[in-house]
Amino acid sequence: MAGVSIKRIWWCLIVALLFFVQQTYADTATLEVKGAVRKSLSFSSNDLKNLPQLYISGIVRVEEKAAWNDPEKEGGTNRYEGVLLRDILDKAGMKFVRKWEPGVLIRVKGSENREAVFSFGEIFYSSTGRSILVALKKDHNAINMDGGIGALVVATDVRAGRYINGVREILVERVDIPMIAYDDKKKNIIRPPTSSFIIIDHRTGKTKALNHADLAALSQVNLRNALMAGDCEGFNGVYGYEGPLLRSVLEWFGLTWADRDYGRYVVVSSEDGFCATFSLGELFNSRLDNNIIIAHKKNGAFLEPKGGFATSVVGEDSMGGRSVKRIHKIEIY
Ligand SMILES: Nc1nc2c(c(=O)[nH]1)N[C@H]1C(S)=C(S)[C@@H](COP(=O)(O)O)O[C@H]1N2
Ligand SMILES: [Mo]
Repeated sequence: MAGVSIKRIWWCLIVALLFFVQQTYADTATLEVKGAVRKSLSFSSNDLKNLPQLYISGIVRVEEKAAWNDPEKEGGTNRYEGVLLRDILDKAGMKFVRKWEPGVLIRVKGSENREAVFSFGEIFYSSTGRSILVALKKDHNAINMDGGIGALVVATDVRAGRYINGVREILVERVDIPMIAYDDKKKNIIRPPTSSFIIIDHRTGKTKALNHADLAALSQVNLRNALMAGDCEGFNGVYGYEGPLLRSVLEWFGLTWADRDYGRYVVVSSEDGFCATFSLGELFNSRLDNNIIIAHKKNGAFLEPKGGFATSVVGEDSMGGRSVKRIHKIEIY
């Protein structure tokens, strides 16, 4: 009788010790938020537990595949609970505001050197932002990842290419394009409409110009209710826009689904420096992929002169922040 009790006590001690070691180890991991933020922050998993928790159920993990005709590999349907990436970013605060903010991008880094890029717009304007979790629990059990915190899950993505285990760092950047639009306004400079734009892939060095005929020849998408509003110009209106998907424009250029790299992003810019980022993840791996267009028509009529011949429009966005008028360049970084 006494022997069994001592054995039990030993077991309890060992289990308690293991639990303690695991807890202390888990708590040493931090998630750093840095770059173009007002305040760099470091979160432990306990810090994250004190932020508002959200759950998303029925997340189906579908693995990336090499070719379209490869069979789909499904890794289960789960409930994830944790903190919105957006809420973590809000704690640090964005350094860039107003006309500068659509040019921002967010890199999320985790274990095994994994990294995924998100555009400012997909996190803060589109409903994708309400679906990106730094998950702390999977099916009600804590997710413990060596050296990092939880797992990044993107409920609106098609496949798990942007899921990241053991999140370690959130790095905020802005593209290096000077903003001239406010100066233009002050000096009453009105830029002429464009009649073509250039597409540049900075990795391969390839460039190709696209004109109105090229744009009109691509498969057209009709957005019936795009909201154009912004905190710098105020409410503008709800309009119908027509044009090809930005994805179709990239495919015409030669960048296809097979080239998708979720560490890359696209920048659409105007000569006045106004620009917006789009992640390759949102363009090639999102269920909300059918509403990011390069419009050449607004309410049935051509855009010129103010819109140039082409303006980016995102039907999913809650405001017109990514509506770049008089597109001059589309760059792939
Ligand atoms: N090229 C270019 N496009 C732009 C901007 C700009 O300054 N330059 N401003 C954006 C912002 S912040 C808003 S609110 C709307 C303003 O549209 P409006 O100039 O027709 O009022 O255009 C967007 N597209
Ligand atoms: Mo705006």
